[in-house]
Amino acid sequence: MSGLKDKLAEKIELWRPRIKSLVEDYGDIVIDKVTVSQVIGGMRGIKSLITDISYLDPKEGIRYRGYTLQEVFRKLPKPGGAEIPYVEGLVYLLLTGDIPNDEEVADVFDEFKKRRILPRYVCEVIDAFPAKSHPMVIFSTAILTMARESFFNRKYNAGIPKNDFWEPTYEDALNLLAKLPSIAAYIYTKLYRKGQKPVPSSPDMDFGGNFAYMMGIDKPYDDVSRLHFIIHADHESGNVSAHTGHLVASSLSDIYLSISATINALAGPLHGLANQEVLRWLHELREKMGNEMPTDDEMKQFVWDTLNSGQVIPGFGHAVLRKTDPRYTVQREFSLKHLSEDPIFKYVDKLYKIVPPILKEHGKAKNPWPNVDAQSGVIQWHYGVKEYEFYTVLFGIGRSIGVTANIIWDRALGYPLERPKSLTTSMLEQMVSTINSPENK
Ligand code: HAX
Repeated sequence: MSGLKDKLAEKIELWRPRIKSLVEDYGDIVIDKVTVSQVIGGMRGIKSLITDISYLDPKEGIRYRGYTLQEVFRKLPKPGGAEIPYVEGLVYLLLTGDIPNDEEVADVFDEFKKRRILPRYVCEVIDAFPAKSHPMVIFSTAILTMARESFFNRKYNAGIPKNDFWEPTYEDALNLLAKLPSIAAYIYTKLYRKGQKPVPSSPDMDFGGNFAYMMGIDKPYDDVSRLHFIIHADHESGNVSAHTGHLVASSLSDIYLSISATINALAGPLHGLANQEVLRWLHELREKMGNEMPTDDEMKQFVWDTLNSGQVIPGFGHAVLRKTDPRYTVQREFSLKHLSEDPIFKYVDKLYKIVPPILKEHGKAKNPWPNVDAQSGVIQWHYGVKEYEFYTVLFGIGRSIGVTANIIWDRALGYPLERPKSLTTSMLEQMVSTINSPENK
């Protein structure tokens, strides 16, 4: 076993009795109530999922294994000369809960290195896509195609015990994660660099550095990639992409089926696709302004026009957060350091000041502050990735790190098939009328 897998096995053994005791000793304790508006309103806020990989506080933002993003960036080991830590270190942290040392990061590095080679048929499937296919559709399909490689399926069919399910799931997860940057770079070259040969992955580079190398973009794009993958990795379990991955995996579908589903869930404009929508919307504004910087009043008008036409302002608002997303802040700080003079960044920065008061005045959004997607696209744009339909693929690489960690732990702790109960409208009406009847008052 590798150092990471050994450590994980140790942690799992320690965790199992905690879950067993919660279920056996306290299984009937009530921890939440459910209202009619929560049932109709997308189950907002109902405490009904468990994960130890990350926790999202509405005011503070995300913590990975108890660490804020600032702490993650400060504590994880970095490649020599880099500003941003190894993605490999984050994988270790999310899986084990511990900050890795250099040796432990090197172990994950080696694990990825030996699993990187992309099967030829994946490239052929990507090549076969018709022009103008959305990169998220290609990305999801490329992942799905590899389900034939699933180690978990083979072991399951051979009858391994439930307690061991996590082990082949871990192998599938690492096999898949190691290939995602290559798949993404291959899709990018095929769609947007016609006539160029895709660059094969470099065996000696880390996860983020290798992605930058395959994209053919110079420093600091390696740090941009590490930053992007790290901040998008997880956002607890209720968001649409993470929840979808968990749900699909709960039927014991393999990692490839589950992560393909995760990618499909991420591809909606209210979720991960918002990063492409932000750039599309900004370019609409820029075109309108003849590439000049709008005045405050012109920008306010554009925001109001978007709202009045019934659309949402992409990159603003959140289902859980009630303050500026720290993932936005981390990227803003990076942008202020590296691309403060970029004209699109100046637009984004102006929007940061202009949109929240308008959303407050508009009076609908519970959270008027920017989220991760308001800031991620402009950084890609600055470093030459101008095809904004591609941005959600990058989000998908990051998100897969968190979702696979969750699925490995789901299997390790024996979490069952997910199956909430639904009601009909008539049943709900019946329930409220019974509760409201005079004899119940
Ligand atoms: N612009 C305009 N209206 C907005 C808004 C925004 N940015 N954010 C919320 N609202 C509206 C909602 O559409 C809703 O209107 P209706 O009552 O007419 O349906 C109302 O305000 C209440 O919504 P909410 O409770 O504040 O927000 P939700 O939990 O329902 O939705 C969303 C959260 C993120 C989907 C929402 O804020 C939104 O659509 N934002 C713009 C799209 C976006 O940036 N998505 C990415 C979010 C981060 C993420 O998941 N990244 O992957």
